[in-house]
Amino acid sequence: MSIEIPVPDIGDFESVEIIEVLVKVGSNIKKDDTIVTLESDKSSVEVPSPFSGKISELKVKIGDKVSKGSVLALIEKNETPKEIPKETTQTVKKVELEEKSLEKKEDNILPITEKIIKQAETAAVGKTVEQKSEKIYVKANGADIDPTETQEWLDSLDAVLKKDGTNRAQYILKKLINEGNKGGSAQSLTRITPYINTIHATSEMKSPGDQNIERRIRSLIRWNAAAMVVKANKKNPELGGHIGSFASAATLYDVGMNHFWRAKNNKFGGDLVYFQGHSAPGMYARAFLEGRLSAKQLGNFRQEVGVDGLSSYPHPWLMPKFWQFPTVSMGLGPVLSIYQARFTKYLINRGLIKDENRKIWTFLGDGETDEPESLGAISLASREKLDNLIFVINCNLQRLDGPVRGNGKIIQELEGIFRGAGWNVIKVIWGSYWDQLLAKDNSGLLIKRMNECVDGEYQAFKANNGAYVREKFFGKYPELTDLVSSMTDRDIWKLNRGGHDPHKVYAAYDEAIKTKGKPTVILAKTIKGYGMGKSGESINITHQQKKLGEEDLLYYRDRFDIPLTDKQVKNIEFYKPEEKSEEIRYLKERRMKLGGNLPERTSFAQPIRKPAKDIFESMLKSSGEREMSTTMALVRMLTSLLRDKSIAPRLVPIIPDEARTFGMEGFFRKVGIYAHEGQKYVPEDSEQLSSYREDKKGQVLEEGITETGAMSSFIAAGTSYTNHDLEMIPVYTFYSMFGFQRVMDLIWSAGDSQARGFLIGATSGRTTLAGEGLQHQDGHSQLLASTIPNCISYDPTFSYELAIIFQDGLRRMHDEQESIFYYLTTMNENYQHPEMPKNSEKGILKGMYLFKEFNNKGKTKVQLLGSGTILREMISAAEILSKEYNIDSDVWSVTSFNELRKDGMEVERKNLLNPASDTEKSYVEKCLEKREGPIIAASDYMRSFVDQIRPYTSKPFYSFGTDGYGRSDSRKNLRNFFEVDKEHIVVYTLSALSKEQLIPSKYAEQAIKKYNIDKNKPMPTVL
Ligand SMILES: Cc1ncc(C[n+]2csc(CCOP(=O)(O)OP(=O)(O)O)c2C)c(N)n1
Ligand SMILES: [Mg+2]
Repeated sequence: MSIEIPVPDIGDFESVEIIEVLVKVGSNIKKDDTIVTLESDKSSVEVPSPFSGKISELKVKIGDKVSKGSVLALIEKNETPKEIPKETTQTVKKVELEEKSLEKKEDNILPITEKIIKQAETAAVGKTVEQKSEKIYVKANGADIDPTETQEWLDSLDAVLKKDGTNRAQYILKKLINEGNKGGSAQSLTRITPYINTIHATSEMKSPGDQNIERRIRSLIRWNAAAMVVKANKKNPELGGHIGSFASAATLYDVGMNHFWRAKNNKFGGDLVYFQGHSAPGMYARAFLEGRLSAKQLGNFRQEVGVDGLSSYPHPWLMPKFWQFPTVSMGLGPVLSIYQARFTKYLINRGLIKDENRKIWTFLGDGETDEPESLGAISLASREKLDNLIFVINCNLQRLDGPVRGNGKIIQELEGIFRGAGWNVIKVIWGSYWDQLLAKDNSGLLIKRMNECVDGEYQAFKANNGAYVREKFFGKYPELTDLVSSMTDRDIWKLNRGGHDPHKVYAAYDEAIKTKGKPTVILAKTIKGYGMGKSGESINITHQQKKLGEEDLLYYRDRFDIPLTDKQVKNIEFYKPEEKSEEIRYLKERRMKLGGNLPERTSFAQPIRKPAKDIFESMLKSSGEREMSTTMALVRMLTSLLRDKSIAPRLVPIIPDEARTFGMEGFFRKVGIYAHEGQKYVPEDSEQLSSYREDKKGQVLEEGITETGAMSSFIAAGTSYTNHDLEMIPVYTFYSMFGFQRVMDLIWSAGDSQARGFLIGATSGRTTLAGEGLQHQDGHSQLLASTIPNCISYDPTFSYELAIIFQDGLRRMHDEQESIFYYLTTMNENYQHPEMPKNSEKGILKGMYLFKEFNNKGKTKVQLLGSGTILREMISAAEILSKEYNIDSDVWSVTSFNELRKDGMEVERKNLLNPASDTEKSYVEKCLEKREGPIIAASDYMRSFVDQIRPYTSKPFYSFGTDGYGRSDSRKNLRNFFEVDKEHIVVYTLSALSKEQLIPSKYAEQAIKKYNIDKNKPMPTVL
């Protein structure tokens, strides 16, 4: 029996057009296969079949208009088990959800317990009200009013700890705090813990490493790292570099390298480590001992122009086989790594890569946490339960100019922030030498002293000596003076900080990798310039110190027992023990056990197969009467690509909360929104075709309102070919104004990272996005895009241009493996799209092609060049010029002024370098040289966008654009205001022709009057 397939609820849309019919009579289709695609003036959605079966009759064709309930086709249903009606499924889902929450409750609390709690609650409320007004809990000076009662509580806690352990104790404490809150206690008691290590000395996991050898290796790395900076600056003091930062972080890196970080190889995907940018010398120094870099290369630190140089900081663009992540712009490493960890889970949940328990490690400085990018996305990490992410914050208490929190404690501040955001926080504050003192601290006075000292003091302690610490730290309380009375000043000086103690660091890392369900941050206390002595240990100028005098170098050598003679030290020689030495064997063996070298950048990804040709073919045809925007054309194209077997799974649509603005809501049903926990609720719009569907296997990255986050996802997906050996195609669509302008530094780092993908600046153009006004109307993102060397940018007008550009982008990035990415601007202005003029593909890609010639009138001619929506103003102007003024014109669609400029620069340079050879012509010149008349060029961007090609043609050149702040108004009024509408183009063209002595000036004067153009209106830039 045939059953009707009706149009489901399509929201507000009535009478929408069918633009594609994807089934035929007789087609055997599966449930959810697309039957037709509908398109309103805002978006296109596919209508899926509710059943599997054979189409027996089609009731619609392309061009028909349909509404909810219209019958699309008849289907003979396959004999499958009875379909459950949608409402029933929803009811079942709802009941399941409710049951789940009940189950959860029951799981946790037994009914009897519940009863007791209830009784206690009612009793407690009454009691508190009473107590509030009468009882004093603590004296003004903080002293205990009832030590016996306090002791009883403490004894109870002790008993629980001994009998049932820490988890039970934690549970009871949490319960008590909750009860306290219910009773009216507003104070949160758990934001920060005392200023001691999170892991108690007795619970530390012991490192299996040989500490003596590891110390020797670490010392050599320290020496070579410092030597390469000093050596470079001796050669040329302008080269710069940093010693103090790595000196403070050496142990943190070493423990990771020796014991934790697993490299990529043919059996395992590898951990990903984001190294702190200006600690790069330390990574080079280790690679030198491993034999991966030569002494010559170390000697060429920061001298990259010739061969064998090493880049100042981690730059994959400059050292593509070594560095994986550019991190030196502070704050980018943290945010990028959070989204990297999230993207790794996305690939796992979508079934594209295996879950190998890979970890993402991120190193950052304590000063770096000042950057909003460092902390701004940490709640995403806990919300998404990123237990594959570990932050290590090197808290050396200093940034560049001085202390990070001189009057406070950065570790405590960060603990509160990260705990509040739901992270697992591990503080590594004190080294092992403190353990015995803490064990003897029965009164808690030592912890009290540790808590009360501020970072400015802690910095000063390490800039002085043991006697100073004895006096200023322990000397405050007689009990503490006694505690260290048997220790010499040297012993006191040896009391180390946690981040320099490999045992403490190992224990913290071990716990971090075992943590489930949340990300971990390790807050390690260290000393900036550790071991640099008077020349730079814990002093405010440490960060800038890059030249060590002979005495300082000799001190450094002795401090770390480097086997170099005085003469070798004075020559600033590097030191590498023999290959057979214990150190080298140990170091290499450790890395081999952990799978290989790190950092190392490789890719074993298979190229994505080309999409079927017909995907793009429909876009090359005229849209007929149908009007649409280029944003809609893009969405249509992506919808088709999502049907292509090889491309579909690799597309990563990314949007910061604007899918509906761009007409992309059809993707919600089609591919789902990624949600690591699936969808725990029935969405309010579940009946609708474009319902907000979240799914564990969802494909769309709906980032919420964070362009920073969305860009970080773009980079993670765009570099997946190297970090996960899997090519992906991110298509990140955003309001063009909130792209480059907002997150330029991240886009710059996308270029450095060699990310591949498409950035789509939608609703672009200063006059095209009407109504929104100054902050939204973008007239410069194309110019900003032109500043990034490997960003290929286009401002297309017509659907076929977009198709040709996108297709070629896939070819270049995936067939040719070029390290480029695209910026395409799309608009929200609806208009008809013509068929692609014959043989224009090459020109579309080069940046300009002849769109139309107006040749039938007089002799005077002009060359009209336009891009984006303004090309249409040029076409209209050409018609007026032809009809009303007998002026002929050639109209050129300029798809990319940016690409034309690149070609022009290159040709000009070649000509200048080959003065004796024939002069080559730029592509612009080749297009225009045989054409008559001056050039009138305009776009919806600033004039400088268009002006880029001015040097590459010998013709008179007049440019028009939208310089100045945008403002709210209609498209027509805006174009008039910025003088890029057809009327202004006509006037300016007539005027330009008269300036070139080609026509009398009266025509321009007449047109100025005709179109009411106010000659005295100031430039829009000053309005
Ligand atoms: C966005 C940005 N701003 C400024 C700098 C310059 N800079 C380099 S290192 C540094 C201080 C870093 O302090 P911290 O994060 O505490 O790291 P440490 O060197 O102490 O380990 C600054 C300001 C930068 N690299 N990036
Ligand atoms: Mg610091």
